Amino acid sequence: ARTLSMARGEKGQRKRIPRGTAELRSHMAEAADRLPMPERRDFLLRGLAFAGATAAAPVLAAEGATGAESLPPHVPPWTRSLGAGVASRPYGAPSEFEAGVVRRRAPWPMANDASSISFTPLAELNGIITPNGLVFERHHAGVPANDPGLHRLLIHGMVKRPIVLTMDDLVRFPSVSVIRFIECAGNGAIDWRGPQVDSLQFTHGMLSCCEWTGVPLSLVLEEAGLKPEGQWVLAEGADGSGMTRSIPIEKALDDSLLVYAQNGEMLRPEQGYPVRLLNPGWEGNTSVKWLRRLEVGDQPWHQREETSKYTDLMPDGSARQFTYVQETNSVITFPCPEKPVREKGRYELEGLAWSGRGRIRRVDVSLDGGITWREARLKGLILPKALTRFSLDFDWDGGPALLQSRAMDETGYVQPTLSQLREARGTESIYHKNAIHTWRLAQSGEVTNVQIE
Ligand SMILES: Nc1nc2c(c(=O)[nH]1)N[C@H]1C(S)=C(S)[C@@H](COP(=O)(O)O)O[C@H]1N2
Ligand SMILES: [Mo]
Repeated sequence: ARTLSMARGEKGQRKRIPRGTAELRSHMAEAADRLPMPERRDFLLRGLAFAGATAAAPVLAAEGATGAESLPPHVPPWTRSLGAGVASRPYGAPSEFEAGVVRRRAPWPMANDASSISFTPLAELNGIITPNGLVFERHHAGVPANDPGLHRLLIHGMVKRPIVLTMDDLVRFPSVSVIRFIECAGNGAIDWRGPQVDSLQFTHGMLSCCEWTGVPLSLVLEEAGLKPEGQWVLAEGADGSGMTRSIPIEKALDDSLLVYAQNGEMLRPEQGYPVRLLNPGWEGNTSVKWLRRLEVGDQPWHQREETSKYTDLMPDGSARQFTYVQETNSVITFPCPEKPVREKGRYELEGLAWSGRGRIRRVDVSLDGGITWREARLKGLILPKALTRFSLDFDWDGGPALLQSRAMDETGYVQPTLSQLREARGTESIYHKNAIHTWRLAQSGEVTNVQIE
């Protein structure tokens, strides 16, 4: 087998690993050496800018402002002149000072840009909604330029009345809007064999949460007249990868949606414009984008994405198929490598928790690597199959700490430790890594990615 060198193995030294069987395994290679430096430099610059703001604010000052003259008791120049008018912004964009808050491409080698991944900058987000421009992208053949006027959704197979829907037809059905997360089954996969990257964006950033608007799939299947023998639905995308997944009829009739809008506006091209399938709580791969065809059948189709990919290689060598649910997971978003701690004192530690089975019931936080735990606050909306924000006040005395979060959902499922997960799943897995994550907070305030067995 061909081998690739991996920058940092379990014990921190270089080691060779066989080229993996699934997509992310092969992309682990050479990640660590190449990743942190440019990113880290960005963060340090931004940090210095903020720290400097109390004294002189040279970096953040707008054009014309020169440090101290802009600070109290002086009135800054932007208060003494007219601002920009409305004409220049028919569609708004973030402040220029937020230019660093962007999706970032996988730093490890991918076949090409069209079959790549971009990651959500989780450390920079607030609340639970991911803004449309920051939703991670995963596509296997690039973003197709679908013309909504020519886009059709075919529903056929074991139905009494096969139908072809235009987008106008689809939006005539009664719609619903729900806030739900989408997580790629490969989220965190690079860390199965030890920590690879000091970056929340790359350890957990294949995760987003939007308000999605669309039509329940059950309504459309009812319109087509589902036959009793129809037990599975095949969903096919209109992109060059022709992505196809088999969905059990129970899910299709439960909460699957045909989604055409996201956070109040029409889907973004990269999220499946003009219509995608959304399977709430299930691995992102099943939420087929640019949806063009639904076929009802009496058994699964065993497509590429449910045989060669998105299966879990178990310790006994068998491959577990159709592991749809994204199990309970959580991660601390501050402190994290992108958001180190600058000085001693009181902080609000924050994080995100989510479960593909329902609501988050409770999150515990440990500052000592899992020896003692404290119950965190759940903040804001606590919705099923949605990101849930948690926080904990903590006083940093300047000492080293090992930060962990452990989520529990309303079914009683508790997020496993890494050794519990390895025991159940072995070491050859790629997908569905939901183990308790550890950040090491050093005396310098810097945060790195470590693993505790
Ligand atoms: N047609 C099509 N649908 C697709 C994909 C794709 O490549 N083509 N990628 C899947 C994968 S692997 C994931 S994780 C999600 C990602 O959704 P997002 O790009 O909107 O974040 O879309 C899924 N749906
Ligand atoms: Mo995915």
